[in-house]
Amino acid sequence: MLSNEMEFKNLIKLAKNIIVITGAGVSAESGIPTFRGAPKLRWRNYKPESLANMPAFVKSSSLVWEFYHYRREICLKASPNNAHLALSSFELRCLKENKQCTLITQNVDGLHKRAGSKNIIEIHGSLFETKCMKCHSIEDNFTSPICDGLANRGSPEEDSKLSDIPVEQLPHCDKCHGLLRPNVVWFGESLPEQALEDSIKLLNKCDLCLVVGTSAVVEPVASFPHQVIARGVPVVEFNIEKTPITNNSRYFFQGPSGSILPSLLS
Ligand code: BJW
Ligand code: ZN
Repeated sequence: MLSNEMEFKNLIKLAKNIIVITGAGVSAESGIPTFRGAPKLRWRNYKPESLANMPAFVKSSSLVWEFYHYRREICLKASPNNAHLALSSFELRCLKENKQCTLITQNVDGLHKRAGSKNIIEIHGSLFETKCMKCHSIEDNFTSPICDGLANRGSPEEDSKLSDIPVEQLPHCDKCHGLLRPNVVWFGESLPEQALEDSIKLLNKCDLCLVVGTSAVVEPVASFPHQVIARGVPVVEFNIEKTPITNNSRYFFQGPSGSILPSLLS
């Protein structure tokens, strides 16, 4: 075993309170496109950030729902990969060894939960939850298609016809008939209060932080590893390429997370 690997395993042995921060790279090997790296999410001519915001939804809920419908369908067909599975086994092992291990994921694809992770904070929400624009109630929703109006819609091709689904044919709330939106955190929106509060507590008490498959540029999560490093606590990064946190990390393991995590966390 390489010395970095041995030293990393020793850090795990000594740690009592571990947080794992994940991003889109963890799901890349499940065939889910990432936002900034390869394979990159391509949908018509739009940049994801131009659709993942409230003004875009207000301007055309039809267009934004088509985009999310497309992504929901990809995620429903995908399966957790070896990285998701390694992280859920790791949580179980920590539990047996009386360590606390919490997964803070920016991913909205639900694959960590499907892999069996239990102690998880989905800090950017979930594609499989809806939020009512009127009564604000949040509900699980795995229905495919989410409503008849979106059946056979959401093609990523650039020449797709204009998005013109009448608003009454988009998903609506069972309770108050308000328009539903995907319960994900859009640019310019605050993160869910409880999730953020819990994460900050964990950042302040963890003794080891693993960061997997995130470009570490989207705030506020991008700052989390730096907050941990500022307390003198080791951060260990796993990614196919360097990120803004690599130089300040204790160790950087380079490679696809589905290939490198299973042995490093075993
Ligand atoms: C592999 C791999 C493999 C590939 N194995 N690795 C301070 C300064 C500047 C701007 C801001 C700031 N504070 C707030 C902002 C604005 C904004 C922001 O951060 N903008 C930046 C882009 C500059 N932040 C916000 O608006 C946040 N809200 C907020 O802070 O509220 C208060 C506030 C608002 C406005 C102003 C000031 C304060 C909300 C952010 C919500 C982000 N939402 C999204 C969309 C969710 C819904 C959806 O999916 O549609 O979340 S954006 C998108 O990026 C998504 C992701 O969770 C997030 C992070 O991306 P991630 O996971 O890192 O993926 P990628 O693609 O970037 O990277 C993939 C990585 O994997 C790469 O490193 C690859 O190398 C690697 N990889 N294959 C391992 N096999
Ligand atoms: Zn409602």
